[in-house]
Amino acid sequence: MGNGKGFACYGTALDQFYAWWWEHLPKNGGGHVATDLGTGRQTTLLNTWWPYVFDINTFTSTLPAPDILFPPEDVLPPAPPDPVLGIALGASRIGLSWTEPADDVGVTRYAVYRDGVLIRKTVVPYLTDSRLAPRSHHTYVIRACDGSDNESAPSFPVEITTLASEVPGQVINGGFEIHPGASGWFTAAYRADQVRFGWEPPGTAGNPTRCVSVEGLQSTDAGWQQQVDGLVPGKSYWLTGRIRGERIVLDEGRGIGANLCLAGTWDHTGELLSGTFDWRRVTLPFVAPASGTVTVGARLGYWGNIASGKAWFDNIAVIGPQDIQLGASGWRDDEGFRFELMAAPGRGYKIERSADLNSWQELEHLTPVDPVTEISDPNSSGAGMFYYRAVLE
Ligand SMILES: [Ca+2]
Ligand SMILES: [Ca+2]
Repeated sequence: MGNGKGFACYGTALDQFYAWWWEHLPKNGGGHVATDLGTGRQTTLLNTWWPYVFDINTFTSTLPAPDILFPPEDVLPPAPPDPVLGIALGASRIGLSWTEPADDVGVTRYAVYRDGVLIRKTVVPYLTDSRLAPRSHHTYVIRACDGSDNESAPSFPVEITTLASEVPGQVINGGFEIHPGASGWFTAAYRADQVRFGWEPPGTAGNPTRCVSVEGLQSTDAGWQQQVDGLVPGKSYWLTGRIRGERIVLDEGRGIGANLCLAGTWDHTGELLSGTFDWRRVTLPFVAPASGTVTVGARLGYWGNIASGKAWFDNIAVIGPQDIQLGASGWRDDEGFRFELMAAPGRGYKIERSADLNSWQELEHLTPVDPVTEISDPNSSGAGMFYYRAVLE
């Protein structure tokens, strides 16, 4: 046989064994004479039975045709995964995701190393590493493996530090820059076989970043969901995000298209987002329940309100009564640097700019009516780098 790699992997890496097995399976019909190594007896075996017995037999001739064709041995390792992305998901967890690299036959799994030690082999291109210490610093590399046990060179190392403590009341990876599956997002669907969930590539979010999608091939109710803990019961919060739609069609007489919602409740964004429309921001104000926990949803359709078509979602966040955050938004030649203030509406904020983090210059006063306000700084062009901050007045 001349190749024992399949057996070395059997038991510890079943799918890798089967990848090797499939690659080496004679694809022609017919049979061959097998000699049982234990008893010396000879028998005729059909090729379709061959994979079940070849570990205890040698094959000396073939019937009816002498042409069992072996594909060339796969000796070329895959390329290393690139890029590998990671974020701290909290005080104890780190999320990682990467892109499937090229291989001459095909990548079957990945080996994930933390600080030089193999921690997991996985068939999917993402991972949540958990039970880490707060404020601990880790270096990860990923190697890709093919079905013949060839392992790629290590990826570029990714260095991540866990947070000092959990951050309550936050949507994690609401911009979908790492794989949603590595960061607590999950999917739920009515008529799951009629739904495609997508993690969309960079550039699909109306900016250079990634986003997620829900596509109903037939009318459905389906979405991405994430549980958010640590809200203060009775306090006001805002669930906000961006949505885009393509050919969203509602069942007759229904009024909810693409929406953000609190799963398990009747609370959802109010706009009827159907048909084809470009990216727009929607917001759902809500009061935190007694449990302090909600499940936020980015959804196509609703209970008793099924819809078809495709919806994209990005920048999903829960904004709390005390939050003041600035998020980068982009650059336009006529408006300069643009960013977003994400803060509870109804309070006054001062936006300030600094070149050195010592002296701060006032840019704008505002009392937002929405939890997300777009701000631009037309004087930001030219050389130099600026810092911005928002201060509660
Ligand atoms: Ca290969
Ligand atoms: Ca994004």
